[in-house]
Amino acid sequence: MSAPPSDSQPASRAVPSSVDVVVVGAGFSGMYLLHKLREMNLSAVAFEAGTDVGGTWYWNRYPGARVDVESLAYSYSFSEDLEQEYEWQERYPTQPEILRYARHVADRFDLRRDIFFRTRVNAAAYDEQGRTWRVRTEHGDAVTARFLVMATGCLSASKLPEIPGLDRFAGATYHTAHWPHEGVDFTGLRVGIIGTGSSGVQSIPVIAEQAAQLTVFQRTPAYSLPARNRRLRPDEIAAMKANYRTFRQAQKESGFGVPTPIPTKSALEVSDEERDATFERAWESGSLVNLLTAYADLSIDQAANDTAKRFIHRKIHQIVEDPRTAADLCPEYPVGTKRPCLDTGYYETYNRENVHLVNLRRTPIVEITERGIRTSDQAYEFDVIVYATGFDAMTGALTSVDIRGRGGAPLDEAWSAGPRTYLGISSAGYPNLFMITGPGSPSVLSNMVVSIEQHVDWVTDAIAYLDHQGLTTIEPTQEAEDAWVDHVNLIADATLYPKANSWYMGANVPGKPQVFMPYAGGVGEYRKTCDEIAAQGYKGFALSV
Ligand code: N01
Repeated sequence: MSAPPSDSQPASRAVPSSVDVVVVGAGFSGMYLLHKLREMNLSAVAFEAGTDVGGTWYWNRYPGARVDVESLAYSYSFSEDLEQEYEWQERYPTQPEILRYARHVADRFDLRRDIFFRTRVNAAAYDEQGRTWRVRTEHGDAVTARFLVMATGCLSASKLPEIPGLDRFAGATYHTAHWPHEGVDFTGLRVGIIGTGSSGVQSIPVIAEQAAQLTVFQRTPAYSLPARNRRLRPDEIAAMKANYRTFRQAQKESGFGVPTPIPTKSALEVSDEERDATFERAWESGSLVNLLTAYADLSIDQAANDTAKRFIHRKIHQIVEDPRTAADLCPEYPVGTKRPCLDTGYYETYNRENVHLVNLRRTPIVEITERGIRTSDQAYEFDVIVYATGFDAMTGALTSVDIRGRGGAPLDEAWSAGPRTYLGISSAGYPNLFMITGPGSPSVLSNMVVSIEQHVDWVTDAIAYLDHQGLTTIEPTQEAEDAWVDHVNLIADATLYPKANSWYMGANVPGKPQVFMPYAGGVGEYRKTCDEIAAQGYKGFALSV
């Protein structure tokens, strides 16, 4: 795998031996955490594997990478000055623009002085006597902290496919989540890409414009809607800035962290014409949530969901000229049960002469060879292979750190049958350890920035509460955790989500327990629950002096 080059930022300072809080990760979660902890006059350090802030937006530099929540909504709300002064350029900004925003926030709030870059945390062990966490880095440094916050992101542990011969290929290989900082020039090259999730769907049209030949290896097609990206108009930026407080409140109360009208009608109670017109408006709007929330029962009723499926299939067949390719691009699982995508010219790309789709359901990959990829019926030769094969989502970044709680219990063993948390924030047996957007919280089913801010606020409030009450530890009770896990499962089982083999279910990682990991009850409901629990003196948590 061609490694991204490192840039700047040597860690010349000494790691302090003891702080109030260790933060792991300097993405959007870690940055806001550092800012809040400083405001509380607590000492904190953050460790970050990359050479700069930004997390997801630092690592995922593949061509075409963009956010699929609108920029004016996918931004911090904690500082009104920041909100007012920052000028977003596009409706759906590119990765460089979002990284620029993250860097701006780091500069504006002087965050870098408490961040140790190029530093991966390897291990963290709870000392029951000292009631502290002992955190170790890859460089051998150790720091003791009263609290440990894993701000490691839901989609940060990238994954290569389990295909024989991965090391054999003689050409260049890239993973979308570890893209070289200087970019890749595909001009004149024969390129193979494996994976058609969001990263594949976004990068395929851009790579196709450069490459001599692009062959897409698809195991499962994605549902993708046109993003209809454009530059923002000054008047709409001004209108949002004038209305930001109301908008932020609406985000907090919404289902996905994106304000939308709550649907009341069933997709099955309206005429075909009315339904098609509704779906058409959603398709034209360039917004995922508009389609997913077009009718009240799309996520819970198979027959209702089938209406959306048929609509998108029709669109694919209208766009893609070759009927067999179009049919191969049509997914069969329910719409929304794997993460849908927003694209710019994705389906149209398959009308290009230089693009070829290989349906791996018909002809699976047998091996990677020195020259390319061999499927059950053909050997393909490439100069470059791109892996758009995703992540060990939600748990991978947590369990890859050797975290040991009470009695030295390893977190990965405690979660061997699937992640177990209370509120997706903490886990029984791991006192004073918090996760930002952990499994069991809305996280990946929401506008991440909204959920990140909610968790950071909740966690820092909990720390302030403990300090104010003269308490030292907080830890969920086993009963509260069990009840929360049951509740998360109950809600998921009432939806169609478990019907797809998705990374939400851990299905993309061989051997990973198949459990629906995010909380599907909605951002607003979840926030209410978290706030009530805090207001009741952290009900379900054991607090001790
Ligand atoms: O990863 P994915 P991603 N042989 O897991 C295929 C967020 N995100 O990086 O579905 C052949 O979705 C795999 O096939 P299958 C967003 O939340 C957001 O694209 O497992 N194929 C699938 O097609 C997103 O959902 C944006 O059958 C193999 C693909 O690789 C999440 O990140 C942009 C294979 C992986 O798709 C992850 O997206 C990018 C194998 N052995 C990412 N193994 C935005 O727009 C895997 N695949 C905001």
